Amino acid sequence: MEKNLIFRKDNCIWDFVLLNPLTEETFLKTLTYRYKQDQIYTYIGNELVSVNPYKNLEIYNEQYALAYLRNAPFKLPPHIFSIMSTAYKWLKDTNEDQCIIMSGESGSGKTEVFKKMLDFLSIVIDNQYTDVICVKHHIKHANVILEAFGHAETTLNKNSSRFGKFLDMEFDFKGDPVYELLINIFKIVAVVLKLGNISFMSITNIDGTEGCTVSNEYEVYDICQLLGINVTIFKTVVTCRRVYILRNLESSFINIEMSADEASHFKDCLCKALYSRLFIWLVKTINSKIKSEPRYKRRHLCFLDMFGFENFNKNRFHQFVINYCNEKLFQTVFEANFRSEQEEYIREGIQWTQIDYNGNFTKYKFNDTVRVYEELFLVLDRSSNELKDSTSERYFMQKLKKFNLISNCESYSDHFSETERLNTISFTSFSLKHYVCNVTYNSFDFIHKNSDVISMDLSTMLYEGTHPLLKSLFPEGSVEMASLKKKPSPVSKQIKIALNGILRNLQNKKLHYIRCFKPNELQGPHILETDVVLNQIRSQKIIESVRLRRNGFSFSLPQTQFLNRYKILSLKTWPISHLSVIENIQYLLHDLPIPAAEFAFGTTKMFIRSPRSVYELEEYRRQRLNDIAVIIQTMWRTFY
Ligand code: AOV
Ligand code: MG
Repeated sequence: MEKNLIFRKDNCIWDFVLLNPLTEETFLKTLTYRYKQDQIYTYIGNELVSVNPYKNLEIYNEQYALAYLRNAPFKLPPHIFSIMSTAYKWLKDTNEDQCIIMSGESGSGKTEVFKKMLDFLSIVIDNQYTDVICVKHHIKHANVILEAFGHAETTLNKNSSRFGKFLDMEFDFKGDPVYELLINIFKIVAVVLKLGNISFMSITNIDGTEGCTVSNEYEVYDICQLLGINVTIFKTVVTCRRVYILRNLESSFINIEMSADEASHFKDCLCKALYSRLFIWLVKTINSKIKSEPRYKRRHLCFLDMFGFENFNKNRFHQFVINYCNEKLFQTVFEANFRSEQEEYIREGIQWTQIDYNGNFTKYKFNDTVRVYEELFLVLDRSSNELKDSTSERYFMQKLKKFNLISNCESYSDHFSETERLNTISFTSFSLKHYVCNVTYNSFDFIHKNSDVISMDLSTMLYEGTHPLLKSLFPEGSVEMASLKKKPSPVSKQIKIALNGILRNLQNKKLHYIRCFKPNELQGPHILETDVVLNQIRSQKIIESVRLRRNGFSFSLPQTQFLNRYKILSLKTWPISHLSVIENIQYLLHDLPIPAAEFAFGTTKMFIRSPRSVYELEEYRRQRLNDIAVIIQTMWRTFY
């Protein structure tokens, strides 16, 4: 153990793989016991389970980071630094890109893990590898800015991420600080806040028609000054709708006054458009500032910190999208890996008894929910395109109903319950079966939230303002773009593209999983509510994962690579030329410091059972390489 560092006495198992017997009950008992002693981390082989402590623990300082960097993982208690250190060392040693994935419900601690991992990097990079030019400070500062704009309080988490984060670090990238961006951003934020204060008063015109007027004019003057736009145009655009009419073969535009409610609704759309486009612009700008020139064969270390699964009393479009991302991520990453690992054992001729991912607990099928989602997105996009007024919500619900009827397939009706009309006008809801639980969504506002379209007059007014960012935020307001009838893609489309991009990016990377747990609904320390945790154990398929890790292998390598990598641990000369690769490895195993039972021969690959054996082999290999380096240096000094 590291000198000067006091690791709390930990007399409970560090790895759930060692649980005997392995049941939900023993898992929960061990997790609770460890949690009560502030041992919030436990391994499942080379994965990590983390329980949110809801209090500060003194286990993330520099001494801890260096201890985990210098020691093999099994020598110190389980910790996120150990996962980080392993990923970092493998990045260096194996030339394989690495990705750390945090999963778990809203409030389970994913973003805190992410931030602590960045802390780890900023400590160890300075001390160890001075040749690496790193933008760690820029990333940390960028993260503060993104958090300020992209996090909000919800009932599930006081600091909930409202955006998904995929950080891809290349190990010699360059960048400039991003602070100067703040010089223009605050003005737009001030406008969003001031728009929130604006209210509308109903008026009846002389001809009896209804209209409205802005009740707090001073806010209008402030907004117009901040954005550099004309006050009269602003007041007209927020209270009237311009309609295109064709009369006697002549076309013209007329202004139709909106009711106070309508005006208020469109003002909210404007707020949303300003804020969301500013945020997207911010992310793009930060990305471009810290992006490096593409170069051949650079190593990547990535982090994926998504928004967690959400289920409130009222679930809106936001939850619908967040839960889609979780569903797709879970299906593509966890379920697919679970399946492909087992398929590999069978393909390689390893004796294997199949573990059912769906377990005994649920009849839920991942593929179905994602498929239903994708159909729903199509209906939603079509509804947004075909109708743009208040009847589109109803149109959407009619389509959903129709879709529900034509999808006359058992698995669909299983996942998509009959729509239920709560109110005759537009309040309607439907339920989806998710891997965590069933969620009922209120489809009110789905179309508007999905389309991010504001009126052409608003776009033009903003585009023509003097604030320097407005032209890039509202490009459709320019005359040329308007003639092309270009409008932003629906949110659902943007999300699908972004998520598929991330999932593609995960391919060919070594994945490290951190499964985050929320211990209670109260968001306080020292409480572990059994039913809350049990639900997460089941939805994250934890028992099945432990079973797979227990019966399966933690590491595999093609046989030739295995021989080349570990032959350095033997004093003989390899390969022995008249023998096959398999025979060479059989001989090599006699010389390795790990019991032969830890290895299994596949038809093309070598498998290593426990993570500890992999770490030990790697540790011996590192020592041997150091010894050789010392010998070479001594010889060099002797002869020259
Ligand atoms: P999340 O990322 O998983 O939710 P957070 O990382 O925001 O969850 O954690 C929620 C809160 O729990 C934080 O604001 C901290 O107060 C506390 N917390 C989490 N982990 C720790 C820790 N290791 N030490 C101390 N406090 C912690 V969401 O973003 O809602 O899915 O969309
Ligand atoms: Mg978060």
